Amino acid sequence: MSPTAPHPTTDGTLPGVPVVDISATGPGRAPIQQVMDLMRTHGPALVRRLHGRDALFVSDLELVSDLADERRFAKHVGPALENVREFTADGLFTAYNDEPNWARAHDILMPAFALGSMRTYHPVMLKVARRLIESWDRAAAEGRPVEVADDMTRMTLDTIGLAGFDYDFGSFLRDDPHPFVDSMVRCLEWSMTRLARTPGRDHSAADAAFRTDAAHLAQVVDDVIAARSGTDQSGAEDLLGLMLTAAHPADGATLDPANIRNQVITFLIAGHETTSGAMSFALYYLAKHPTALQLVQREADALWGDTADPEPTYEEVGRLAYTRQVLNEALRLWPTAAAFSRHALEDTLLGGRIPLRAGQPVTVLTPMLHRDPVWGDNPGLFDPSRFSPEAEAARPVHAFKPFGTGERACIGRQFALHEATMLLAMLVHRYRLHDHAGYRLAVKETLTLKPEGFTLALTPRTPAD
Ligand code: MNH
Repeated sequence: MSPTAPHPTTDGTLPGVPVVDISATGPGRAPIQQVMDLMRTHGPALVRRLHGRDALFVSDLELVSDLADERRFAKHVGPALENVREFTADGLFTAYNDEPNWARAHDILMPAFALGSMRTYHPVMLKVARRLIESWDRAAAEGRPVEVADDMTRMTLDTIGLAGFDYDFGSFLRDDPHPFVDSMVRCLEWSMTRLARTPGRDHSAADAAFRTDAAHLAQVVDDVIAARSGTDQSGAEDLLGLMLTAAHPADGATLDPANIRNQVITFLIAGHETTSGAMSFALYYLAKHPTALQLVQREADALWGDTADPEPTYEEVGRLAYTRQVLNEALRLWPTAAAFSRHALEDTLLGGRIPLRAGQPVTVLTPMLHRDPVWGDNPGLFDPSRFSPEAEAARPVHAFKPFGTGERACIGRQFALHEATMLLAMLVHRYRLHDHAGYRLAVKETLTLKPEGFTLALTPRTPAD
């Protein structure tokens, strides 16, 4: 051991890091917001102890910057992702770093997510955006408020289904969410609540229900794949086409059928749940901040004027700079995938002061990183000017991490941003948003975050608006 090697204290706690035992209450239905509260009391590095199991959480910019060092740290598949692995196995999101299928699928699928590929998905994104608008037009005409998060989920699920797999969930033709969504949400909830279980109780009913839901997900995915196989579109250049046909650039290996199923489930989940939440939070903040709303409207109006049914082009979406600032600011306050975990590759001192053993996990609590003092005196305040080019250039790179970090960061980032930016601009161009119920933000956690029960009333904009 070198003189600087770590010396964990004898009871396993870390010097200078408070231990907070939550066994009395458990993590409840909002574990992320619970840790946020704990950090407000105990500071930006703490050990949360639950029934004798310890988890180290950090949100301090200096520590997170250290964790982003890919030479010393890597993604950790922690207990939450281990639970998700029960239904996504070695799909990209939940694969272990050294599982051969991770690098294989990553290399094969990366080109499909490069910025330029968004040009391919643009027409489908627009088509689905129009489904949403049709549905919101009807609601506006009938004076009926819309359920924002439900409709955003319809929109993102149809988009990833069509863009990724040429499969139409037809979510706007249903009153209730597609059964795939119900099963998926319950699987995610099971993954989350399983973490909070009191040892020794009987959970067999919950586990049996989970098995049924996981089987349903697999069934839907097998339908998606079957709809493609045996047709002459197996070489189509969408995600499924790549998965079914593409060979690895270096060794020519292809993805095996079991892995393809895991990837399709992974993309259907990862590709819609978080984007839907991000757009919902953005609409929430716009409904509450008339000045920002006006600026987004001005940006859309500058492109589309009084055109009733604009046909946004791929290039125009790239010009919606302020709209994107609004999305970034919503993702800062409520990053919808709110935590990611890393582990040390070797024994080390995190931030030069917290001793970690090789393999020991650390979880970054992103909403609190996004409220670090580097964000100024009022980090809780919604202010899209924080993402002006000048402000961004002046800020340390690791202060904003809604998409994770390093080589295991989000592969779908450009996809999400293109889809969400275009839709937000189209919506504010077309409607006045009315916070008719005086909505008070309640954040629902199902591993991902969403504003719960958020409804908006809509009226068409007239040129004078
Ligand atoms: Mn996405 C990984 C957040 C949209 C597909 N995503 C991650 C991670 C975060 C994340 C954080 C890293 C998790 C970790 O380190 O354990 N993702 C988001 C957010 C949005 C999002 C906040 C929308 C907003 N993600 C999307 C979309 C897709 C997608 C859209 C697909 C079309 N994400 C993935 C995949 C991974 C991932 C796949 C895993 C990548 C890998 O490990 O190789």
